[in-house]
Amino acid sequence: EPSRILHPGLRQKIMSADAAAALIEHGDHVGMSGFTGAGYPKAVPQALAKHIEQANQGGNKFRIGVWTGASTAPELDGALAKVGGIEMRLPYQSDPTCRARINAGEMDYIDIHLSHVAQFVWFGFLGKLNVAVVEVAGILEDGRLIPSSSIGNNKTWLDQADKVILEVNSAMPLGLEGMHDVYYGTERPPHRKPIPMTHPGDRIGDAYLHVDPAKVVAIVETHALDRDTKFSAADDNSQRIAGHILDFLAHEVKVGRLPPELLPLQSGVGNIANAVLAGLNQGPFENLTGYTEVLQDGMLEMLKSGKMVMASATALSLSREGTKEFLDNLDFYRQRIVLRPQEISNHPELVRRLGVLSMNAMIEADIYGNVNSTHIMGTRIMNGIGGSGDFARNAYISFFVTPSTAKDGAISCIVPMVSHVDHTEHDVQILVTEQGLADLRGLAPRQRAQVVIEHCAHPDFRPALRDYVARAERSARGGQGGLHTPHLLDEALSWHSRFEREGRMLP
Ligand code: 0RQ
Repeated sequence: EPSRILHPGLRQKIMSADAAAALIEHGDHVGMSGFTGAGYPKAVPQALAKHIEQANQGGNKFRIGVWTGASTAPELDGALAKVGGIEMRLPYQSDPTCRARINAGEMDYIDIHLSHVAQFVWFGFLGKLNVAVVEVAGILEDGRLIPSSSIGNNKTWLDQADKVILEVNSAMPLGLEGMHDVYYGTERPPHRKPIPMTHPGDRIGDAYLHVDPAKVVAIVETHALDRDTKFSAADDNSQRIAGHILDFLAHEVKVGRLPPELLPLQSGVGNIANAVLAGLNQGPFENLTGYTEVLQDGMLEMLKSGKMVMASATALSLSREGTKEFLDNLDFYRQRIVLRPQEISNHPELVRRLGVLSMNAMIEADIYGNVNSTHIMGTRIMNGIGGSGDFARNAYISFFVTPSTAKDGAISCIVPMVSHVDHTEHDVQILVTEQGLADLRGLAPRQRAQVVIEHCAHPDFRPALRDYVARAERSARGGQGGLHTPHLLDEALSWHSRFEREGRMLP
């Protein structure tokens, strides 16, 4: 095919991934493209990992800070973590090697709300961004960039970095052109203006990313599809959870708290999220919209069936089959999908204005409605908070979902006190497990505890949870006070510590 690098000056800067990687130095902060396995650079990070390995063998320290949109792929996070090349990583990641290094204390990790990352960089909170490594689908004659399958923080990386390395990926369809909407109106306070969006489909920006050609130090040509985000067929638990949510939504429409076409849907990562979307695809609601950060197979199917009329996101995160469907019908999807920078897809102002229905998976919730999305047994990071906080706090209704137990029933995902808090009781309206749905709106803490235990906890754990609450209340009545949110402080985390000692939460 003809070259995708039409700008004559930039064509002069084409070089190998190896030569481009050599422009990155020890101690650099590097902003890389990539969001949930979409649009990450395919070649430079691996070449960089080789340089780091060589430096290590020669006894020279070579570590960088890696800033991304969200999770990437083995070719980026995996390759750099394997050689010990990451000093500090932010934000969301889901790579097993990264996770192991972080939990072993060999790599620092800062878990920031996804909507905060770009502005933290403009504010100077994270220090100087030295290099941007950004994948694009093509470069126009005037230097404008056709974005790839995600936008993430790319606008900010291109604006803020001293040096820019572009990977031009010819496996990305040129039909992506026109699908993106890059908003260039964000200013630093006190100069901020309202973001002019009132519908998830509004286009308020530019279809292209901009970069100062003088900052571009290298262009690397690649040809590789994104990582395959595998989905398994919805299991029983996921289907039950989806069923509870559908019943709840139908009820809210019936009593007039939601319009018949609902409100824009945000759906988190994973199989439960896809099961809920599959349920909605079979369900009674029409003319749905999406205002989400990752567009997964479930939403693509809803667009295809016509149940959903349009969806806004910052990234596509599709399986091989989903990718094929998308590529085969690009013209159809370009009219129905808008990809935006993540500070817009996740913006609190917009999530609140549009009235998003936010649905995210969690690790555990406690009887009062606090949610842990990120830490196994309070200390080991799983992935990160991602966008769940951006959406949950500002949603019209925020849902958190999980199977009621984990590890073959040894763990209750409903506990007396969460071992780490990502979403406080103030930001959580609905908890759902396969057992049922707890609607916490308008309930005081002790009422919440009852509903959470009776609707969401697994029957095997209900007696112990009821007993905990009863004894906590008795102890509070004993003259100390503490009846607002009763706890037995010596016992509140004993389920977790027993699991660590004995491999089970209950005796
Ligand atoms: O462990 O892999 O060792 O078996 O945790 O659990 O059930 O596979 O759950 O893949 O849906 O992920 C919250 C992590 C859920 C994800 C989380 C163990 C369990 C298993 C994973 P194994 P599942 P999922 C927008 C929204 C935060 C970011 C977010 C996530 C592993 O959804 O990262 O919401 N969310 N972003 O066995 C101990 C418990 C457990 C437990 C499960 N209570 N205690 N271990 N596990 N429950 C998207 C973005 O932001 C990009």
